[in-house]
Amino acid sequence: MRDESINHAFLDGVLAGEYPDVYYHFGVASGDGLMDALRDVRAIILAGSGDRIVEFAQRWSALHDGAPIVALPKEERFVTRYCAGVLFASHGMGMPSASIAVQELLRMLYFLKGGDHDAMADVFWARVGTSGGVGLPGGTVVVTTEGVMADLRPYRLLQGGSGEYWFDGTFPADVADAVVAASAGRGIPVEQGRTVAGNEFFLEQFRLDGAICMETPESKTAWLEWIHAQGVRNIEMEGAMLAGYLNHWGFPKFAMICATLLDRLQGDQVTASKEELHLFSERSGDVLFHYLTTTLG
Ligand code: R2B
Ligand code: URA
Repeated sequence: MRDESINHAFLDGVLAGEYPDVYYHFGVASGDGLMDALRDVRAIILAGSGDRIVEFAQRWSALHDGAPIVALPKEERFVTRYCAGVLFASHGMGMPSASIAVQELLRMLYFLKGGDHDAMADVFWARVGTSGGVGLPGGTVVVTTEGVMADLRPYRLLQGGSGEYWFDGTFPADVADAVVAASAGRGIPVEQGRTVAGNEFFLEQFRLDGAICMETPESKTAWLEWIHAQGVRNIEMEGAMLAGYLNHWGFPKFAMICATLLDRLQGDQVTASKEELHLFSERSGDVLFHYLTTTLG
Protein backbone atom coordinates (compact mmCIF):
# COMPACT_ATOMS: atom_id res chain seq x y z
CA MET A 1 0.00 0.00 0.00
CA ARG A 2 1.14 3.59 -0.55
CA ASP A 3 1.04 4.97 2.97
CA GLU A 4 1.61 8.57 1.85
CA SER A 5 -1.58 8.46 -0.26
CA ILE A 6 -3.85 7.49 2.62
CA ASN A 7 -5.68 10.36 4.33
CA HIS A 8 -4.24 9.70 7.80
CA ALA A 9 -5.25 13.19 9.01
CA PHE A 10 -8.88 12.08 8.97
CA LEU A 11 -8.82 8.28 9.11
CA ASP A 12 -6.48 7.80 12.06
CA GLY A 13 -8.71 9.84 14.35
CA VAL A 14 -11.50 7.38 13.53
CA LEU A 15 -9.25 4.43 14.42
CA ALA A 16 -8.27 6.16 17.67
CA GLY A 17 -11.98 6.50 18.55
CA GLU A 18 -11.78 10.31 18.61
CA TYR A 19 -14.81 10.57 16.28
CA PRO A 20 -16.87 8.15 14.20
CA ASP A 21 -16.74 7.99 10.43
CA VAL A 22 -20.19 8.27 8.89
CA TYR A 23 -20.47 6.33 5.63
CA TYR A 24 -23.44 8.47 4.76
CA HIS A 25 -24.42 6.96 1.40
CA PHE A 26 -24.37 3.45 2.91
CA GLY A 27 -26.35 4.51 6.00
CA VAL A 28 -23.81 3.20 8.53
CA ALA A 29 -21.04 4.59 10.71
CA SER A 30 -17.79 3.13 12.00
CA GLY A 31 -19.19 2.87 15.54
CA ASP A 32 -22.21 0.73 14.53
CA GLY A 33 -22.31 -2.85 15.83
CA LEU A 34 -23.08 -4.00 12.29
CA MET A 35 -19.50 -3.21 11.30
CA ASP A 36 -18.24 -6.18 13.35
CA ALA A 37 -19.92 -8.59 10.92
CA LEU A 38 -17.80 -7.19 8.06
CA ARG A 39 -14.35 -7.39 9.65
CA ASP A 40 -13.23 -10.53 7.80
CA VAL A 41 -13.94 -9.04 4.37
CA ARG A 42 -11.60 -10.52 1.74
CA ALA A 43 -13.19 -9.16 -1.43
CA ILE A 44 -15.25 -6.13 -2.42
CA ILE A 45 -17.38 -6.70 -5.51
CA LEU A 46 -19.02 -3.75 -7.22
CA ALA A 47 -21.74 -3.73 -9.85
CA GLY A 48 -23.95 -0.98 -11.21
CA SER A 49 -27.33 -2.36 -10.20
CA GLY A 50 -28.69 -3.26 -6.79
CA ASP A 51 -30.58 -6.30 -8.13
CA ARG A 52 -27.31 -7.74 -9.34
CA ILE A 53 -25.82 -7.30 -5.86
CA VAL A 54 -28.70 -9.20 -4.26
CA GLU A 55 -28.30 -12.04 -6.81
CA PHE A 56 -24.52 -12.20 -6.34
CA ALA A 57 -24.85 -12.42 -2.57
CA GLN A 58 -27.44 -15.23 -2.87
CA ARG A 59 -25.19 -17.11 -5.28
CA TRP A 60 -22.19 -16.72 -2.98
CA SER A 61 -24.23 -17.83 0.00
CA ALA A 62 -25.45 -20.94 -1.87
CA LEU A 63 -21.81 -21.82 -2.61
CA HIS A 64 -21.02 -21.50 1.12
CA ASP A 65 -23.61 -23.75 2.76
CA GLY A 66 -26.19 -20.98 2.95
CA ALA A 67 -23.89 -18.61 4.86
CA PRO A 68 -25.88 -15.68 6.28
CA ILE A 69 -26.27 -12.53 4.21
CA VAL A 70 -25.98 -9.22 6.04
CA ALA A 71 -27.57 -6.14 4.43
CA LEU A 72 -26.54 -2.56 5.16
CA PRO A 73 -29.70 -0.67 6.13
CA LYS A 74 -29.82 2.20 3.63
CA GLU A 75 -30.67 1.29 0.04
CA GLU A 76 -31.71 4.61 -1.55
CA ARG A 77 -28.27 5.11 -3.07
CA PHE A 78 -26.34 1.85 -2.97
CA VAL A 79 -27.45 -1.71 -2.23
CA THR A 80 -24.93 -3.62 -0.12
CA ARG A 81 -24.74 -7.24 1.03
CA TYR A 82 -22.04 -9.06 2.97
CA CYS A 83 -21.71 -12.83 2.88
CA ALA A 84 -18.86 -15.21 3.75
CA GLY A 85 -15.97 -12.77 3.38
CA VAL A 86 -17.31 -10.87 0.38
CA LEU A 87 -18.86 -7.39 0.44
CA PHE A 88 -21.07 -6.84 -2.61
CA ALA A 89 -22.08 -3.21 -3.30
CA SER A 90 -23.80 -1.38 -6.12
CA HIS A 91 -22.30 1.88 -7.37
CA GLY A 92 -24.92 3.37 -9.68
CA MET A 93 -24.01 4.72 -13.10
CA GLY A 94 -21.00 6.82 -13.94
CA MET A 95 -17.85 7.97 -12.18
CA PRO A 96 -19.43 10.67 -9.97
CA SER A 97 -21.75 8.07 -8.44
CA ALA A 98 -19.24 5.21 -8.32
CA SER A 99 -16.51 7.44 -6.85
CA ILE A 100 -18.73 8.09 -3.81
CA ALA A 101 -19.15 4.34 -3.28
CA VAL A 102 -15.42 3.69 -3.70
CA GLN A 103 -14.35 6.53 -1.36
CA GLU A 104 -16.71 5.38 1.40
CA LEU A 105 -15.75 1.71 0.92
CA LEU A 106 -12.05 2.62 1.14
CA ARG A 107 -12.71 4.44 4.40
CA MET A 108 -14.77 1.51 5.67
CA LEU A 109 -12.03 -0.96 4.75
CA TYR A 110 -9.39 1.12 6.51
CA PHE A 111 -11.53 1.08 9.64
CA LEU A 112 -12.41 -2.64 9.36
CA LYS A 113 -8.74 -3.61 9.00
CA GLY A 114 -7.53 -1.20 11.69
CA GLY A 115 -5.30 0.55 9.14
CA ASP A 116 -3.22 -2.65 8.67
CA HIS A 117 -1.60 -2.37 5.24
CA ASP A 118 -1.05 -6.09 4.73
CA ALA A 119 -4.65 -6.90 5.63
CA MET A 120 -5.91 -4.23 3.21
CA ALA A 121 -3.58 -5.38 0.42
CA ASP A 122 -5.05 -8.89 0.74
CA VAL A 123 -8.49 -7.64 -0.25
CA PHE A 124 -9.51 -8.25 -3.87
CA TRP A 125 -11.67 -5.63 -5.58
CA ALA A 126 -13.68 -6.06 -8.77
CA ARG A 127 -16.27 -4.29 -10.81
CA VAL A 128 -18.58 -6.51 -12.84
CA GLY A 129 -20.69 -4.76 -15.42
CA THR A 130 -21.93 -4.11 -18.91
CA SER A 131 -20.29 -2.21 -21.74
CA GLY A 132 -20.34 -1.45 -25.43
CA GLY A 133 -17.88 -3.59 -27.39
CA VAL A 134 -15.44 -2.09 -29.87
CA GLY A 135 -14.96 -4.63 -32.65
CA LEU A 136 -16.38 -7.41 -30.46
CA PRO A 137 -19.83 -8.96 -30.75
CA GLY A 138 -22.39 -8.65 -27.95
CA GLY A 139 -21.85 -11.30 -25.31
CA THR A 140 -18.05 -11.08 -25.19
CA VAL A 141 -16.57 -10.61 -21.73
CA VAL A 142 -13.77 -8.03 -21.56
CA VAL A 143 -11.24 -8.12 -18.73
CA THR A 144 -9.70 -4.67 -18.60
CA THR A 145 -5.97 -4.00 -18.82
CA GLU A 146 -6.21 -0.23 -18.45
CA GLY A 147 -9.04 2.22 -17.84
CA VAL A 148 -8.86 5.52 -19.71
CA MET A 149 -11.16 8.42 -20.53
CA ALA A 150 -12.57 9.15 -23.99
CA ASP A 151 -9.39 10.98 -25.02
CA LEU A 152 -7.39 7.86 -24.03
CA ARG A 153 -5.79 9.76 -21.18
CA PRO A 154 -6.18 8.71 -17.55
CA TYR A 155 -9.01 9.66 -15.22
CA ARG A 156 -8.61 13.18 -13.93
CA LEU A 157 -10.56 15.71 -11.93
CA LEU A 158 -10.43 19.47 -11.53
CA GLN A 159 -8.13 20.55 -8.74
CA GLY A 160 -8.86 23.75 -6.78
CA GLY A 161 -7.46 26.56 -8.90
CA SER A 162 -6.41 25.67 -12.39
CA GLY A 163 -4.81 22.24 -12.12
CA GLU A 164 -5.99 18.65 -12.50
CA TYR A 165 -5.57 15.54 -10.38
CA TRP A 166 -4.40 12.59 -12.51
CA PHE A 167 -4.86 8.93 -11.63
CA ASP A 168 -3.16 5.78 -12.95
CA GLY A 169 -5.76 3.57 -14.65
CA THR A 170 -3.64 0.44 -14.99
CA PHE A 171 -5.21 -2.83 -13.86
CA PRO A 172 -2.77 -5.41 -12.43
CA ALA A 173 -1.82 -7.71 -15.33
CA ASP A 174 -1.29 -10.82 -13.17
CA VAL A 175 -4.84 -10.53 -11.82
CA ALA A 176 -6.34 -9.99 -15.31
CA ASP A 177 -4.47 -13.08 -16.54
CA ALA A 178 -5.70 -15.11 -13.56
CA VAL A 179 -9.30 -13.98 -14.13
CA VAL A 180 -9.09 -15.09 -17.77
CA ALA A 181 -7.40 -18.38 -16.82
CA ALA A 182 -10.10 -19.21 -14.25
CA SER A 183 -12.72 -19.20 -17.04
CA ALA A 184 -10.62 -20.93 -19.73
CA GLY A 185 -12.30 -23.86 -21.48
CA ARG A 186 -15.77 -22.99 -20.16
CA GLY A 187 -17.23 -21.76 -23.44
CA ILE A 188 -17.30 -18.06 -22.51
CA PRO A 189 -15.68 -15.69 -25.04
CA VAL A 190 -13.24 -13.65 -22.93
CA GLU A 191 -10.83 -10.98 -24.21
CA GLN A 192 -8.42 -8.58 -22.55
CA GLY A 193 -8.15 -4.96 -23.63
CA ARG A 194 -8.18 -1.31 -22.68
CA THR A 195 -11.51 0.16 -21.62
CA VAL A 196 -12.79 3.69 -22.13
CA ALA A 197 -14.84 5.15 -19.27
CA GLY A 198 -17.16 7.81 -20.68
CA ASN A 199 -18.63 10.49 -18.43
CA GLU A 200 -21.80 10.24 -20.48
CA PHE A 201 -23.59 7.32 -22.15
CA PHE A 202 -24.25 9.34 -25.32
CA LEU A 203 -21.89 12.28 -25.81
CA GLU A 204 -18.68 10.87 -24.34
CA GLN A 205 -19.34 7.54 -26.03
CA PHE A 206 -19.75 9.28 -29.40
CA ARG A 207 -23.31 8.06 -29.99
CA LEU A 208 -25.51 9.50 -32.70
CA ASP A 209 -28.79 8.57 -30.95
CA GLY A 210 -28.74 10.95 -27.95
CA ALA A 211 -31.27 13.74 -27.56
CA ILE A 212 -28.22 15.95 -27.87
CA CYS A 213 -25.71 14.93 -30.52
CA MET A 214 -22.46 16.69 -31.32
CA GLU A 215 -21.02 14.04 -33.65
CA THR A 216 -21.39 13.08 -37.30
CA PRO A 217 -21.28 9.50 -38.61
CA GLU A 218 -17.73 10.29 -39.78
CA SER A 219 -16.45 11.69 -36.47
CA LYS A 220 -18.02 8.80 -34.56
CA THR A 221 -16.43 6.19 -36.82
CA ALA A 222 -13.08 7.97 -36.71
CA TRP A 223 -13.15 7.92 -32.88
CA LEU A 224 -14.17 4.27 -32.66
CA GLU A 225 -11.50 3.25 -35.18
CA TRP A 226 -8.88 5.31 -33.35
CA ILE A 227 -9.63 3.83 -29.93
CA HIS A 228 -9.78 0.32 -31.43
CA ALA A 229 -6.35 0.83 -33.04
CA GLN A 230 -5.09 1.94 -29.59
CA GLY A 231 -6.17 -1.34 -28.01
CA VAL A 232 -9.58 -0.37 -26.62
CA ARG A 233 -12.06 -3.24 -26.67
CA ASN A 234 -15.00 -1.81 -24.74
CA ILE A 235 -16.62 1.34 -23.37
CA GLU A 236 -18.32 1.74 -20.01
CA MET A 237 -18.55 4.46 -17.36
CA GLU A 238 -16.54 3.70 -14.19
CA GLY A 239 -13.33 1.73 -14.78
CA ALA A 240 -10.80 4.57 -15.18
CA MET A 241 -11.84 6.05 -11.81
CA LEU A 242 -11.97 2.68 -10.05
CA ALA A 243 -8.45 1.71 -11.11
CA GLY A 244 -7.22 5.25 -10.43
CA TYR A 245 -8.45 5.29 -6.83
CA LEU A 246 -7.31 1.75 -6.05
CA ASN A 247 -3.87 2.45 -7.52
CA HIS A 248 -3.70 5.67 -5.50
CA TRP A 249 -3.86 3.66 -2.27
CA GLY A 250 -1.71 0.92 -3.82
CA PHE A 251 -4.03 -2.09 -3.88
CA PRO A 252 -2.33 -4.96 -5.74
CA LYS A 253 -5.41 -7.07 -6.55
CA PHE A 254 -8.31 -5.74 -8.56
CA ALA A 255 -10.05 -6.38 -11.86
CA MET A 256 -12.87 -5.25 -14.08
CA ILE A 257 -15.02 -7.78 -15.89
CA CYS A 258 -17.61 -6.40 -18.31
CA ALA A 259 -19.88 -8.09 -20.80
CA THR A 260 -20.43 -6.29 -24.08
CA LEU A 261 -24.07 -5.69 -25.02
CA LEU A 262 -23.42 -4.63 -28.62
CA ASP A 263 -20.60 -3.88 -31.03
CA ARG A 264 -20.33 -0.10 -31.26
CA LEU A 265 -18.76 -0.43 -34.72
CA GLN A 266 -22.17 -1.77 -35.83
CA GLY A 267 -24.47 0.74 -34.11
CA ASP A 268 -25.45 2.76 -31.06
CA GLN A 269 -28.75 1.38 -29.78
CA VAL A 270 -28.88 -1.59 -27.46
CA THR A 271 -31.30 -3.81 -29.40
CA ALA A 272 -30.53 -7.21 -27.87
CA SER A 273 -33.58 -8.98 -26.44
CA LYS A 274 -34.21 -9.26 -22.70
CA GLU A 275 -33.09 -12.92 -22.84
CA GLU A 276 -29.89 -12.04 -24.71
CA LEU A 277 -29.09 -9.22 -22.30
CA HIS A 278 -29.62 -11.59 -19.39
CA LEU A 279 -27.34 -14.21 -20.97
CA PHE A 280 -24.63 -11.59 -21.69
CA SER A 281 -24.56 -10.22 -18.19
CA GLU A 282 -24.70 -13.74 -16.67
CA ARG A 283 -21.39 -14.36 -18.43
CA SER A 284 -19.58 -11.57 -16.60
CA GLY A 285 -20.98 -12.89 -13.32
CA ASP A 286 -19.80 -16.41 -14.21
CA VAL A 287 -16.28 -15.13 -14.96
CA LEU A 288 -16.22 -13.37 -11.58
CA PHE A 289 -17.46 -16.43 -9.69
CA HIS A 290 -14.97 -18.77 -11.41
CA TYR A 291 -12.19 -16.46 -10.23
CA LEU A 292 -13.61 -15.98 -6.72
CA THR A 293 -14.06 -19.71 -6.16
CA THR A 294 -10.53 -20.47 -7.37
CA THR A 295 -8.95 -17.76 -5.19
CA LEU A 296 -11.17 -17.44 -2.10
CA GLY A 297 -12.61 -20.97 -2.04
C1 R2B B 1 -22.23 0.33 -18.05
O1 R2B B 1 -23.57 0.38 -18.20
C2 R2B B 1 -24.08 1.55 -17.52
C3 R2B B 1 -24.80 2.42 -18.50
O2 R2B B 1 -25.83 1.72 -19.15
C4 R2B B 1 -22.88 2.18 -16.89
O3 R2B B 1 -22.93 2.21 -15.49
C5 R2B B 1 -21.79 1.34 -17.32
O4 R2B B 1 -20.54 1.53 -16.93
N1 URA C 1 -22.79 0.58 -20.98
C1 URA C 1 -22.16 1.64 -21.52
O1 URA C 1 -21.65 2.49 -20.78
N2 URA C 1 -22.10 1.73 -22.86
C2 URA C 1 -22.69 0.84 -23.68
O2 URA C 1 -22.63 1.00 -24.91
C3 URA C 1 -23.35 -0.26 -23.11
C4 URA C 1 -23.38 -0.37 -21.75
